[in-house]
Amino acid sequence: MTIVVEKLLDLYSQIHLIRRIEEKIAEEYHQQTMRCPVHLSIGQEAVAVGVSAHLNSNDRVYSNHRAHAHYLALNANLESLIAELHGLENGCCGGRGGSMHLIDLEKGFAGSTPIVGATVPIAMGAAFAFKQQKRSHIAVSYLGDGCFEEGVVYESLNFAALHRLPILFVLENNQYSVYTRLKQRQPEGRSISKLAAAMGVSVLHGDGNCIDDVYGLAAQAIAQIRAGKGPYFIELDTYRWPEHCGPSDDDHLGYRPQGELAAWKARCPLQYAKTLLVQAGVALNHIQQLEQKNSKKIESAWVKALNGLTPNPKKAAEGVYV
Ligand SMILES: Cc1ncc(C[n+]2csc(CCOP(=O)(O)OP(=O)(O)O)c2C)c(N)n1
Repeated sequence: MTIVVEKLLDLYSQIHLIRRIEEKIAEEYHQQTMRCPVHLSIGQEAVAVGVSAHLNSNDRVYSNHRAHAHYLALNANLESLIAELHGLENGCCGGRGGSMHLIDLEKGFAGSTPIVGATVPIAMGAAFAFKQQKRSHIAVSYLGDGCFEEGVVYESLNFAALHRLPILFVLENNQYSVYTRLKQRQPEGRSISKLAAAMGVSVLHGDGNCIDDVYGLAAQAIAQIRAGKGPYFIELDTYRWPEHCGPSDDDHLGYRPQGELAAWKARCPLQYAKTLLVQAGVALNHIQQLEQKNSKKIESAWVKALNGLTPNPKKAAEGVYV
């Protein structure tokens, strides 16, 4: 899909911001000021950016343990994310949740939790509520290929199809669940898209590293959902560059075939988006200015976030409802 230059600049800027913030997290992680585990999305950024471009703050987005990109692509609060990673009171969960428990309701990010598949039925419930209340909003459920070993995901797809719910399932197929490849977990030749189609939802499949592909498929699916055509499922092929959990490279562990990581790095979503900009006639110094603006934004948010207070232990039971 051809994207107008202004939009493309905006999408590039978001991919760049997410890449740089995650690189900054990786750089700072060894200082041990972030005591929560971090699951970085470096290499997968175009998925969240291309999908979020078609959402508004009344929609509800649900995510998993690898949530930073999903949160940031909604323009959710950067400072609150950084503070949350540091366990500070000004974090989006008051410092209680860390990287895997993010929320920004103002921006439509209804939350992430790390239990694989756990937010899928919750997203489906939000879509059910939207339908009952005759609202025009949609729910978005981000899931990894690992979710397809969880029964609740099949139940959610079935229910969404049965009731023609306004929900978009976004499968980020990065081929791995921790250290195990998809083909070691599921029978050879199986296609997750075909499984989803068999459950009765409309399916699209594309390249998650190409922002124009993601943007175009998400536009198509979301327009259909908003028009009352029922649930959609987009499978997007992509690849995680860092280790499953943590800031480092883990290619030495040997669970990835030799050369696979390098081949995917050569298909970098950030570089791809930059090439689209250059082909559209955008000058390199214009792109550079935009990148500098993002770097300043990150530096200033980092400083402000770290000025936050450590949570007061007396408030530890606040928000506990049982
Ligand atoms: C129900 C459950 N089982 C196991 C785990 C441990 N676990 C955490 S992340 C993960 C891998 C999930 O893979 P995928 O859904 O493909 O997402 P990715 O990490 O590749 O982004 C696993 C097995 C968990 N959190 N929840």
